[in-house]
Amino acid sequence: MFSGTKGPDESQKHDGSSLRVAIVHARWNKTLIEPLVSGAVSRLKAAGVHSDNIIITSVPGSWELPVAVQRLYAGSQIQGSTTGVGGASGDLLGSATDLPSLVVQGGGTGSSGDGLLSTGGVGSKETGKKKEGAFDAIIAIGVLIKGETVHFEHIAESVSRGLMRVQLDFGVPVIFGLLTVLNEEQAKRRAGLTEDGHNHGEDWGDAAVEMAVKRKQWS
Ligand code: DLZ
Repeated sequence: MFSGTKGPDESQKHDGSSLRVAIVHARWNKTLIEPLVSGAVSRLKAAGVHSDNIIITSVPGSWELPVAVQRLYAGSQIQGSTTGVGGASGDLLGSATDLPSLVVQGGGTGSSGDGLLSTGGVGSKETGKKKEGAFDAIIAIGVLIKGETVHFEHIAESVSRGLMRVQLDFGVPVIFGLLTVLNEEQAKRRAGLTEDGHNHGEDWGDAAVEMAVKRKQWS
């Protein structure tokens, strides 16, 4: 895993086996989103988060991330179940053929065709069982590339503020998985797709576990 002057150090290990985590990702820049989501999931599972307790869904673009996070969390508080959270067909993780390399979760009880994968957790140390209730953390993932977005700064700032607002309003960790980059090359590096790159999705998975565990301690 990454260890350098940038990025978190590896000194903290946390047990994620009691956690329930949602990931919501934009579908823009899918080839970059895929490894980022996969990286986050792999770290969640490595920390012991059970596959059934990792719920993944998508929105069209990064602009939609804040409201999705808000509704996902509020809904999870009210419903105490995953009903309605599962992805629809067309979600990034909707089919194994879309993402053959992903080791992802089951869990959603959405409509047929949500296609969420349940792989049994290669290399994971799953000990938990499927949980209900509010999410312990939510990871919001999107890629904004300046060259493709005239209002790049505006969108980036609005989404950032929106995610922070949900985080503070609800007191739930919302992990900032929004890459704001100048070009595709930068994005590839941050998605771990270049030799000198590092998959930031892994950091987001680690951050989600750490913050969720500490939030419980702080309550
Ligand atoms: C419209 C748009 C553009 C130009 N670029 C991006 C991008 O680089 N990354 C991203 O996640 N979304 C982009 N979008 C879509 C907006 O986020 C949003 O989905 C639409 O404007 C609809 O509200």
